Amino acid sequence: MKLYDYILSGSCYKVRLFLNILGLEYDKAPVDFYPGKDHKKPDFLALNPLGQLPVLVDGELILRDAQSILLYLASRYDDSNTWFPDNAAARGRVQNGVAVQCRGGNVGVAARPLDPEGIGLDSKGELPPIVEAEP
Ligand SMILES: N[C@@H](CCC(=O)N[C@@H](CS)C(=O)NCC(=O)O)C(=O)O
Repeated sequence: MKLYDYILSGSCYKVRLFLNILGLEYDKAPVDFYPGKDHKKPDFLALNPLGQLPVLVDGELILRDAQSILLYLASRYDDSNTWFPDNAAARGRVQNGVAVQCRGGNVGVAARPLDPEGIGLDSKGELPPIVEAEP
């Protein structure tokens, strides 16, 4: 599985975080979003004509939207059936939550500075400590 990724993207962060929560191995394909704008160049546009990150490639499947990727990963790889339960009402609620957070309070954007790699919560359910940037 390969994630076309930009470290400062909240949308990519959400996907990195969930891949790690599910314990999935994946390859990162870093895209020079800024200053290179590689996401608007022909090679990347062939993968995603919208010129947007993230993109997940899993075998023959190419997915081009963070929310779609999250629901795919849950459907395909969450054997515990916890994240996207096989139940219409539960799925409706999950999809609603994913859609709302995408449009409004973007969890990815809020959490990324605290957890840039998408490692997630520690064993106490807490985010890793904030590492102060060098002046
Ligand atoms: N609907 C997409 C939007 C992703 C998105 O806006 N990605 C930004 C990076 S965080 C991007 O690629 N922006 C470039 C553009 O929209 O032209 C998703 O949620 O994955």
